[in-house]
Amino acid sequence: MSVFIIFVAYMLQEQEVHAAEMERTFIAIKPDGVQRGLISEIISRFERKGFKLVAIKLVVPSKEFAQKHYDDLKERPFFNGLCEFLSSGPVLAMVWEGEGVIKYGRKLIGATDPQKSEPGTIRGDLAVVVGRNIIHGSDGPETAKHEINLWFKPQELVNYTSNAEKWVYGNN
Ligand code: IDP
Ligand code: MG
Repeated sequence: MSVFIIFVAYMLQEQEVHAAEMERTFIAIKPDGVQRGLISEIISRFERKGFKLVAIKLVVPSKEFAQKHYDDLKERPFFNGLCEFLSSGPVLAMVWEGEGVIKYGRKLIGATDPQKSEPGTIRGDLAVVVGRNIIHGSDGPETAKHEINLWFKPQELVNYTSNAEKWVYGNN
């Protein structure tokens, strides 16, 4: 009996350790991506890669909220138009989890300017101009933490073990 309890405690601890190690990033499909019917296409690219969806909601952000989200760009000439656009319609806000998801999420997304994004990336395959590049992704660990906290309440983040995890991760 006690061996069983120790085993269960060990398994739970292992799970927690694994979960705690897992990186999270904030990904958003902007109003152009939502309106163009690209939600499932974009989600499937993250899902098929092996990343895990831990939060998702469709929201129309206010302009003030968009300004907060893009605060680091407030000196840029396109800032006002960008914030107008982000708040012009539904945005699909998500948090994805996985090993290296911040950096690799950016790779899946492609370069900021779709004219320079490689084919095979989301922006390379699905967008044409920088003003309508359909998707946002956090650019580093600090930004990811900040953006997840900005867009989601802690209780909106779902902790669960994905069935596929033992097949996506492993060392030989
Ligand atoms: P990122 O989305 O690839 O991280 P950032 O430089 O953080 O790129 O810019 C945020 C967003 O601002 C871009 O995704 C794009 O929508 C918009 N943006 C960036 N540069 C320009 C520009 O030169 N003209 C118009 N919009 C721009
Ligand atoms: Mg950015």
